[in-house]
Amino acid sequence: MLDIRKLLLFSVLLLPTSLWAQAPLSAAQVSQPPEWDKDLALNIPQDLNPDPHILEINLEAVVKEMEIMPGKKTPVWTYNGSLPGPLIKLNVGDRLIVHFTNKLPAPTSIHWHGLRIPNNMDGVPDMTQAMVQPGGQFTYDFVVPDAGTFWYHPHVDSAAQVGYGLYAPLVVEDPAAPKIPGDELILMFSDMSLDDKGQLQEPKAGGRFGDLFGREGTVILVNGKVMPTLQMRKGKQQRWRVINASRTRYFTLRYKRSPLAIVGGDGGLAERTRTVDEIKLVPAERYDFVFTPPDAPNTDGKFRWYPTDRGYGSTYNRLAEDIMNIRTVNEPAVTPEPVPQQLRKIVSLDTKGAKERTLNLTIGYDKDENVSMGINGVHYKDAAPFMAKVGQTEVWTLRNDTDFSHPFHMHGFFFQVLGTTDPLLWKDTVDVPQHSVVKIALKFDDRPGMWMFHCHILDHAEVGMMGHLHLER
Ligand SMILES: [Cu+2]
Repeated sequence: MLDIRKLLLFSVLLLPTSLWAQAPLSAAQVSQPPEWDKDLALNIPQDLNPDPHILEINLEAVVKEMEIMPGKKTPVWTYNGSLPGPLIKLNVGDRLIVHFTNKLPAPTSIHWHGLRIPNNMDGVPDMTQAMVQPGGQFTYDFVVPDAGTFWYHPHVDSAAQVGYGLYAPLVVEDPAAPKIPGDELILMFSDMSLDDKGQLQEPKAGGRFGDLFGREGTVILVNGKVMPTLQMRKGKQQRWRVINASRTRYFTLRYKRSPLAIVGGDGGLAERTRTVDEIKLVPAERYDFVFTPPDAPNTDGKFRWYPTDRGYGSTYNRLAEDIMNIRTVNEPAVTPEPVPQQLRKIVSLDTKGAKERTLNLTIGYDKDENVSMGINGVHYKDAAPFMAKVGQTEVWTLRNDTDFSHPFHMHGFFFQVLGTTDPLLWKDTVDVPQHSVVKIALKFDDRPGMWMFHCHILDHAEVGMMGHLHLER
């Protein structure tokens, strides 16, 4: 006797095969196209330590000739000979040990941008460590406490050194975080100032105007490449972690106004997903979003940079630029996976009784008529530290009455931006547009020491728009 379950099974198997073929595959069932991210591949450092919770690497700052412009050799300043430098990838709570050697013709240091690590690992010369002289070494050794998209770069003569190519990504994952669809792609956007022979321009090119405006490079680079190609398949999501590693340039980025589902930023996941159609990325800032390839199979498109209004003359007579080829391969479209909307619980900092400070971001001239920027009218060389106590919550009013925007960065601590309707997100870098006020709340955990804060237009930082905070127990 035939039982009812067998009967049901037979009837399913007897469905016309054309019906099976028409059902689109889900994104989870297919892979990215072969070699989809080949042009954007990052250098992976060798782990010298057998402990799975310790990443121990050698890192060398070294000048290497590279072909940035076709047929021209550029002496790029690199970490381990690659541009960007090696991708450091860890899980929350892992320990990182970096045996750093300086083979540059100049002193340097490494700042671990956004990481809440002990003060003596923060990489600020004459404040948290001595500069690493040419031929010298320093070992960085710390535990990474937070998931997120971070980066590392020098904190000595940083406008020049970052502009010459010293920058690299650092990503910390939390295995317990909600699953975000899409294959990970880490993109460092930057630029470089080259002359027509491919040589690096003088770091102080443009003189006083360069100091005021900041120095934007002549070529835009995506993971060190001019116009790389990224392959995708319609509907098959990619999770992009984007980092602005340029010394001055703002990146407003979009792809045909396609939706970009932002799931996180500087300090890891946001509290919930926010969907936008363009990303504005100020120097040193990061976002983490799901990109759903929108184009029909067998289509080519261009991912573009748009000028951002960051003050006087910044958009005048400037056009959008193509910065990356988007190749949608000739494979059937797939159905995207849903992006979770609730991502993480973030509690708003309690600002009742918080200590309040106002930081005026200021531009002036010194007695020799050189541009002199500062905080509250004081150039960093003359600045006394702000005094602060471990455990204290503070509210900072960042006031910008100048004609230029300033991306404000706090070392070592995350903050929350007040008065925004965006989902809560821990940040360490925030734009303070020209003629505006931004308020942030910070809470100082138990990591006493000297902590810098500054404009991350590195040309502005170099002419004085920096300060420091002396955090005591
Ligand atoms: Cu600035």
